[in-house]
Amino acid sequence: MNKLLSCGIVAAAGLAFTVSSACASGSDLQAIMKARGLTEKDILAAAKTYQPSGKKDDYIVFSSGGQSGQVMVYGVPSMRIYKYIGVFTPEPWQGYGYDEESKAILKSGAIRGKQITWGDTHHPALTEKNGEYVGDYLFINDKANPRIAVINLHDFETTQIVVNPIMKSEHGGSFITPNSEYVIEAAQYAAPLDNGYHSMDEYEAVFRGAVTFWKFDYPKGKIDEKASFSLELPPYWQDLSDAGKGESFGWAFTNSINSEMYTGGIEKGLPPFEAGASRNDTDYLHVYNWQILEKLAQDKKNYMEINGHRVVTIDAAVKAGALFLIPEPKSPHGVDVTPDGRYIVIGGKLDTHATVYDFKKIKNLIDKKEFAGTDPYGIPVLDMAKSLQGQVELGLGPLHNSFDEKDGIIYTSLYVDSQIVKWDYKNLKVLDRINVHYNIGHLDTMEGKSSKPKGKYAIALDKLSIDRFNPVGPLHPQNHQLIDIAGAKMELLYDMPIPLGEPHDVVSIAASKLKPATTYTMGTNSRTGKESPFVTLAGQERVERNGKNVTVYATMIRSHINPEHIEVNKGDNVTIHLTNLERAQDETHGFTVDLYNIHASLEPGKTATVNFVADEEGVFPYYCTEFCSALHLEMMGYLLVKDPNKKYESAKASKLKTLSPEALKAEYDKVIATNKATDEVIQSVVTYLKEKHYEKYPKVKELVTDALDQYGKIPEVKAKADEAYKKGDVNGAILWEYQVWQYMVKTADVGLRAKNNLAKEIATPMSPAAAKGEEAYLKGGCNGCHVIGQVSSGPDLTGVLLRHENGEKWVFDFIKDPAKFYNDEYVKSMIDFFNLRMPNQHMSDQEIKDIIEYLKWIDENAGM
Ligand code: RUQ
Ligand code: CUA
Repeated sequence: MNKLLSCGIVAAAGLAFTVSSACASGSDLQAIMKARGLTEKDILAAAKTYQPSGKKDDYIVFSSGGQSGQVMVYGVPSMRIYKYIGVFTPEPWQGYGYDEESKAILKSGAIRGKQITWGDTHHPALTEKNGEYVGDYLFINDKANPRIAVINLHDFETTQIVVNPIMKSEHGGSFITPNSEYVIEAAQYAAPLDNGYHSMDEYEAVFRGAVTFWKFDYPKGKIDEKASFSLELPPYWQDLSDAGKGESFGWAFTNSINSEMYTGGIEKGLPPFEAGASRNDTDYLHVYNWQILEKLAQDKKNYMEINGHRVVTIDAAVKAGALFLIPEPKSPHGVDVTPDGRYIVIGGKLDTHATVYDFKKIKNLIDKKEFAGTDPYGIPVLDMAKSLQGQVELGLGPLHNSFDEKDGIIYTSLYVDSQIVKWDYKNLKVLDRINVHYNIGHLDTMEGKSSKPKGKYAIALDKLSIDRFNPVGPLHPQNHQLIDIAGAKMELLYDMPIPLGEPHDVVSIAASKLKPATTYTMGTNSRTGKESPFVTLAGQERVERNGKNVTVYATMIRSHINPEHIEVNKGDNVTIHLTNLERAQDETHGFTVDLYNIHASLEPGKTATVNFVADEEGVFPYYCTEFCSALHLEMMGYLLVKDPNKKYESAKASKLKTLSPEALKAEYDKVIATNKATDEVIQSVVTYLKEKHYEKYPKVKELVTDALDQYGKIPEVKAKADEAYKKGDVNGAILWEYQVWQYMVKTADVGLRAKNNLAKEIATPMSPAAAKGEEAYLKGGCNGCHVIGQVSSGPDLTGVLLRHENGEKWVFDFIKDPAKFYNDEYVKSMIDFFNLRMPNQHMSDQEIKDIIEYLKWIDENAGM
């Protein structure tokens, strides 16, 4: 594969695209290209996005899941999807909405007592320090039901949902101030801020827009609802927002799309909203200072209290010099502050221009109190022309912006023209454009909205994919396109169909900034991040009964659930607290009970709870839902629900043939012997690990701790086996001995993994020649017959160089032409033994030399 690719790249890099003789597999590449109809450009694009197995992505992208109410996580440049995070919508795999801990999160998103199990997520945003992305928390809004969720990137789980107390719809969330002081959420469709009825005639008097400032308590990783407040705004249908930074720090900007305050009424014969709301040539960009507003919100005379929430009035904000308006081209969409905070760029949507405001000019006008007038609500209006850096004609339907690492360079999406335009916002010049498929909404460059954009790639979030993919019915997937923006010309690299909702926006971050945990501290409630009061350790498993309430404290570890029988009465309220006792990465168990609509995902160390009313009589298997080990299918138990008012006739235990005492004794001896042999393997591994000082290698140490954990359980079980045997219960003794074996197998399994890891840690590094030799060895298919360190279909090659006089030459000649040796005494005996002949693999001299280097490296590390 490497060879294929390097040939392709050499060729595509401008050297003649013909097959050179040194690149023999080049002809394969050409054949594949021809057969699949691929161009040289396609091959280059593939080389830029393809990730070989095990290679990780440079950037992680968090995408809103649109109407799925979730967040998607994928990698760049591979565009591989890693996860869907349940946010506003239940997500069964993660147990989100099916275990009690996560139900509590979803419940906190109830509005006026109504539980809402869907959301329309739009804008994800990351925590910032000095305007740069941190990578510890993610926020996302729900446009349909004004809410903001907090996702903890320690484990990629939703840990909080807050409900906006005054808005009835929103769009402009979530936008973060440069040090994560506030999460900004702007309303969309104006409505009364209280929850009462008001007629449409009261639109101008009672309907209002607003911006909410959610205070983020960084140390707690939570939004502090009590410390949050809002700003009352005119009913202009506020749209998107952005927070100022650098020289505009402390300010924020929100645009609007219906400063006409048109109220519609198509059914009454009036022109529809779309006509009335786009009548004026301009709408209003709102400019406000959250640092002043935050002070105003401390004093009762500046705010109204609505639904227990402080709303700073328009009047107070105006009086304090904290709120201004500037005309902007009609029905704009995105508003984005440049990385240095100096300029504010607005996508025109119904205007072919992007408009660049200069914050310095705005601030000057504000300081000099030079206003062009006021709006009907008394808010000072600045002169548009005097606030501008300028405008640039980009094309039809400019929507959103994202920035490049190069100063002054910006990328803007054109919805109607289906293009991305690269331009210079300082010199107001268009530089490049590329077609996308089709109708692009947002776009994102890597860390493109932070104060330090990384450039490199752009992602086009296309709304319609029409002909891009295999048809899957009238509801088409949408299309995220990866674009290379590193050069002067943008190049399209990859199309990714999005299988889940309309993802409105994404935010990207360098993968190196994310430091998620691999396991939980034992007993963690993942939704609070704290130790669960219900953590249950080995030996603490129990069932407690209190009237109709039955509480089960259960544990899960490869490969059993304890308890395995749960007996309750019909009508009992059953709560099962589950703790996954595993410490090894990836040893996730799941839990469900047939019929009761519950599910929990238990990653190592997690404690989760399921609850249900056992309202159906019967026998219900429960089981582990993750294929966690070879005995995963055996990881189960029975819930028995009995009607206390019924009399049950016990079916007579059927007579099955039982084993003779001799047969039992023979089985007992056999299992004892197996256990002894298994233990010897374990002891040899343990000796090896100790001799090589495993404790110096944290990853290995983790595995050894886990292995010893399993091993430590044996004495107790062994004692039970011995006791049973002493009592003459041979059958019981056999079963307990099998359990001893289970623990041994688990110990050996993890122990061997630890041994392999350790061997890799302490092996001497391979020379480049040896590495090439290994590659040739693998490609030549040598491993088909030879397994290093083991006799398989061919002899073990460890020490092969030492087995013959002048070993290197012997091996060289043998690989070069094995047939010459078929009559050699030694080789003949080998052929007889393995019933196979070493074939001629037609290796080049260089390849054979490299293989010999590889064999030398094997010998050096033979002790491992
Ligand atoms: S939006 S397609 Cu909801 Cu950000 Cu512009
Ligand atoms: Cu635990 Cu399957």
